[in-house]
Amino acid sequence: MSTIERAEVFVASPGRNFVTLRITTSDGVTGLGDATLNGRELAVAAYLREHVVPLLVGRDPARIEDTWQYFYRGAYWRRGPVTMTAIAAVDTALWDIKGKVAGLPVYQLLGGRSRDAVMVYAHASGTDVPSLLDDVARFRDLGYRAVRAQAAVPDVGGTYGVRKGSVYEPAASALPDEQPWSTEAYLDFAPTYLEAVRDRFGFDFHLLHDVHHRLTPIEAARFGKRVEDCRLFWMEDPTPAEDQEAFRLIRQHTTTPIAVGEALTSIWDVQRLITEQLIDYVRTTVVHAGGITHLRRIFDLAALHQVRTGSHGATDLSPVTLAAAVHLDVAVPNFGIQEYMEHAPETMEVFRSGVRFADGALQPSEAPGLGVEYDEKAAERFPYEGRYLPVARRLDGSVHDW
Ligand code: CS2
Ligand code: MG
Repeated sequence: MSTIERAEVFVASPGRNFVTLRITTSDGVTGLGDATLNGRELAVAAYLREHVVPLLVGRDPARIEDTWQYFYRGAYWRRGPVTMTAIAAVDTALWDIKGKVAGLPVYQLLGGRSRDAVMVYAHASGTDVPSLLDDVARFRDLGYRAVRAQAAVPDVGGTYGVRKGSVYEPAASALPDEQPWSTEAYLDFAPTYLEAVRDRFGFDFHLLHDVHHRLTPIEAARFGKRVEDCRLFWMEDPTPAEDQEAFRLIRQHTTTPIAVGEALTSIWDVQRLITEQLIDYVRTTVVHAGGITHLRRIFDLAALHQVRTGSHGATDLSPVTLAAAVHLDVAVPNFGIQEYMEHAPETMEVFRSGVRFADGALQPSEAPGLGVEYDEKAAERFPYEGRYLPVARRLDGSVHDW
């Protein structure tokens, strides 16, 4: 019987910080898992090195479910982003190994294709409406059939989701960048630029918007109602989702579809949102929601309640997560859409991935396993540098949800 011979945790910064777990079996088969938690990378690296790796060595790599239960129940302290990201990395690496041993791409182990391609959405942004419209046009010209639109709010300074340079990176400073926020200014301005996008480009593509946890439920209800004529594919994270009940109020006031979940890490954290259809898309991801094993449980629960998938896919999730996500996306019956931001060239030097983009969609690698290899030698050229996500402050100086 093959056993887990070693598990290595790599922390490097090719383009941005990533934490990667590589498991090697006694037969020399390797598997990769993403363990990146933006702004808290070293917490997960330590959790893996100190509390997971010593218990992994010697285990049977084929026992994916047993290993998942062992690290979930065995920790006693359950859930949370650090624990679930560490478990996710182990789980994803073991699925990679199982695919390689079987000689099959992971999606074949998940039931095979349910669709010919995985539709993705791009991230258009601008410091003002004209630059946003130019960015939407650029992504439409690249063949995207779905585009998220975000613009800076005039006179407020920092805002969420506006790219600086070629790759969007919110964790850009050694200490949290404190950014001003005005809900009033946002509620007045955001609907106008979403309307401007529809006025310019019409309705033959999907338009998405990320509110990014910024509103109260009644403000989110007002926003959703105001933008109904924009026919959004979804408004994302309209209000912080710790209080799942809060979404009932939003639901009562607007038909704008709702997407939630990128910051949630277990089925329990989205259970009511799904079973009571308080959302339309669940955004939980491979890297933060316990890996492929747990994410497909969430997706199966969602399928029972006509909730579709819309997994998080920002560049602070590594190409390992994207590859695993596309394997799931191509197989599950209730796929909705996949977030996709092209990683920086340095990132793709270290992570060699078989995922391919064409005609507004992604295709999984057909190689056995996930179809990603990690070049640790190349990674050594990009040492880790601590970076934090911003903190938002209202104009009165109090902390808001970033
Ligand atoms: C965003 C993310 O992609 C999204 O929808 O919410 O960019 C998010 O801000 C980052 O992943 C946080 O690290
Ligand atoms: Mg988001």
